Amino acid sequence: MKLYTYFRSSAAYRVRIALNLKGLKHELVPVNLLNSAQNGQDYLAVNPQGLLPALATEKGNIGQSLAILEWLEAEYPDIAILPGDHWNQAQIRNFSYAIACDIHPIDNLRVLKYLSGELKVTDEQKTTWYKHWVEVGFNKIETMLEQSSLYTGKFCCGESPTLADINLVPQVFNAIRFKVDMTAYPKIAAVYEKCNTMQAFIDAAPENQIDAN
Ligand SMILES: N[C@@H](CCC(=O)N[C@@H](CS)C(=O)NCC(=O)O)C(=O)O
Repeated sequence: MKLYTYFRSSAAYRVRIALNLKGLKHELVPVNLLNSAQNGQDYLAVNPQGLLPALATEKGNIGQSLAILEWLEAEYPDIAILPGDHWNQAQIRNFSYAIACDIHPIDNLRVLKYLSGELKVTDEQKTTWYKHWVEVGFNKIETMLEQSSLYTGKFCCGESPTLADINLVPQVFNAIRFKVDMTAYPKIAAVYEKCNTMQAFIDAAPENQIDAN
């Protein structure tokens, strides 16, 4: 398998973690978002949506990180990232979608570029936008962790990393980069720290990628 990735892409980071957790052999193909390579003809032929990541498989290409993660789980279930019964899985998806559907898209590169390009907001206003939506989302997720019977103090849902942690860790990485105060979210911060003691997460981290700079 080939994963089209960029070291700081959080959606690609999710898939890197899952491939590592599942121990699946893969090749990484860097696509430079800062050069807008995601909108070039070469990459559009792989993923017409022009977004990272994409996974090239024997059957063809898949875009959308959540679709890739669900496909990996279905094809390679041995090390499960969506464990348990349907109720358990729904709880894991609840956390995952709160991040991937409700935080990440409004803080994505093309949104931030539109704010500073077309709408001419200042860098300070752009950072305010970014932090605001992360903080709104993290406040809710912290409460969800407090109220969840599955939260173990290690991972979001249970005793091993799941899709929820796979979504959370890249979002926290980016939040720290934008100087969000993580002391306001002790449960999220604890999950982040625990995950980052695991080799699969360490190897997937942006600073450890071949295209990191
Ligand atoms: N919902 C998509 C989001 C993909 C996405 O937004 N990827 C970002 C990198 S994290 C991207 O390619 N951004 C390029 C751009 O905004 O032009 C997924 O989960 O795969």
